[in-house]
Amino acid sequence: MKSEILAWNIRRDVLDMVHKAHASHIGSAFSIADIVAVLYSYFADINQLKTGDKERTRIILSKGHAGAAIYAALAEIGIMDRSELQTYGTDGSKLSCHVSHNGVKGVEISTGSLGQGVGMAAGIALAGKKAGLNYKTFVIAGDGECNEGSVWEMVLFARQQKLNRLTMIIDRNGLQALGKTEEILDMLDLESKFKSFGWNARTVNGHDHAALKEALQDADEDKPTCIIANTVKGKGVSFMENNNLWHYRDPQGEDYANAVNELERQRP
Ligand SMILES: Cc1ncc(C[n+]2csc(CCOP(=O)(O)OP(=O)(O)O)c2C)c(N)n1
Repeated sequence: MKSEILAWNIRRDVLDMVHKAHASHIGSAFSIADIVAVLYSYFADINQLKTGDKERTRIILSKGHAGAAIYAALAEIGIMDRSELQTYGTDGSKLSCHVSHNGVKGVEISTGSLGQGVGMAAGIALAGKKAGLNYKTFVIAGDGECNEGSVWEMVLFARQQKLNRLTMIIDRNGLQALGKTEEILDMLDLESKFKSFGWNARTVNGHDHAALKEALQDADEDKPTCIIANTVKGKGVSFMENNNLWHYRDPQGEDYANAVNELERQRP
């Protein structure tokens, strides 16, 4: 599936999932829809994901609160039955709002406590390296998540272990749960920070599929790579874009209808 179509499908599914479950984090999921779509379209072998092949690409969502985007992607590429999406966030469902691997094929690890998924991703990358496997590990983190000290411990560790098959993508939308990252704990220049920690690093538009694809291919011989993806939280629905109310608010009534209309007008 073309990544632009997958990204649209992800947003359309997420809207209905979050609406039905009265769940939060729609802005966080919309922010990464293009990144997730590019990863699953061009960097993962769907058959290997289905069979759990040991050489499968590992895609890990460290900002686990945006799990709806991952479940939607897995359903759209045929790893999960689409009807399962209807259960998202309901009592007894396997699809908990913070992404879970428990009984969910295609999800590598459960996350939600920010700052932990990146460390687990580094461990997974190291395990592959030690076993002589060639798989790549991609981990998506938030810019607010980078306020966590454990992220920087991982950054040191990954360089020390020369985890050249590890790529971290930072969803740099400038917002976190309760405000702007620059006002809460400013991460300043992430690209130069990563370079000074010995990583390969570059900044791209996180909604430009061609730019993302090119940047994600760009691995270094002996360094881990960080892609700082400039994004807009809530991307895709004008009244959610850069409006942090949509970190927690769920779309109901007129808001839901207007969001459906806006997305339908963008149908690729
Ligand atoms: C350790 C930890 N502290 C606090 C939270 C609550 N929390 C959930 S989402 C969020 C904001 C994270 O910001 P960012 O990583 O930038 O994500 P985005 O704004 O893109 O959703 C916070 C603080 C959490 N999940 N884990």
